[in-house]
Amino acid sequence: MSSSSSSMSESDGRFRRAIVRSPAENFADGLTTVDLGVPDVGKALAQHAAYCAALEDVGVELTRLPAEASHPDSTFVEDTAILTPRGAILTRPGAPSREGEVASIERALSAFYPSFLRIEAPGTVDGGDVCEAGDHFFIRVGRRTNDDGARQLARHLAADGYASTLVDLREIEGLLHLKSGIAWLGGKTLLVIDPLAAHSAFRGWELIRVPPGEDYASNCVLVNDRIFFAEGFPLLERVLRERGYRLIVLPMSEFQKMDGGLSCLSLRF
Ligand code: CIR
Repeated sequence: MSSSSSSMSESDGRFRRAIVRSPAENFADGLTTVDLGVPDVGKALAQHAAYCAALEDVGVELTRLPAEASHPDSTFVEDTAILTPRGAILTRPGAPSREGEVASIERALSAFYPSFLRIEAPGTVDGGDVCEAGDHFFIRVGRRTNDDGARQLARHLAADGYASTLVDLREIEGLLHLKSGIAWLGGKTLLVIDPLAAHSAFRGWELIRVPPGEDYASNCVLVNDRIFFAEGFPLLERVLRERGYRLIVLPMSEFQKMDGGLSCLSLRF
């Protein structure tokens, strides 16, 4: 597989670059499964700007793509590619309305990766279903990522020396993506919502449980020794601070209305 500009050989939560894309005017026309009201685009733009500033503050150089109104969900760039220090895999998003988002991401990534592997039909993969944890990847099979897509991805990752575990979560209601319920916090530590804690895929990992009522905050991101964390979840915030994690707390209310979390808003590499 092609190699990125990074000199690292393992996903260690350190990133030099990220791709981001502002929400478009019609951001509210995107897909959602939650009933939290219509997002305010002005507020979403301000929240996105704060997110981008936080990435830059921790030393990440941004490639900023223009808003793409033809794809109202396209601010959630994470779903379109799986990037590792060893290569790039373009996904085939599971929602038909999002398939066309990959083309402009491929153009942007071409500046950094000489070639790509791809998820081919009938496979589908959303990046939100892929949780990288060091040199191990958890790939959720269920809603947006199908069996075929998950197997293709696992093969591509194996060719680059990464192990992966397929996590079948068809039974779990209301979980859009794997990373709507889990985050890697470095080393062997995962943050998980209760329904995932007993899953055999996570045996042998140290699990931090998300307090009841705060599931949304499980979508946090380790970036350069900081944890990007959603504002408004005081119980989990305290748990993580007491364990010594250095949090950057960011307002996410408008993205939450569209089922989006902190990880979805950037492609980090
Ligand atoms: C969607 O349903 O596809 C978007 N409204 C939200 C995508 C969030 N992406 C992610 O969790 N990786």
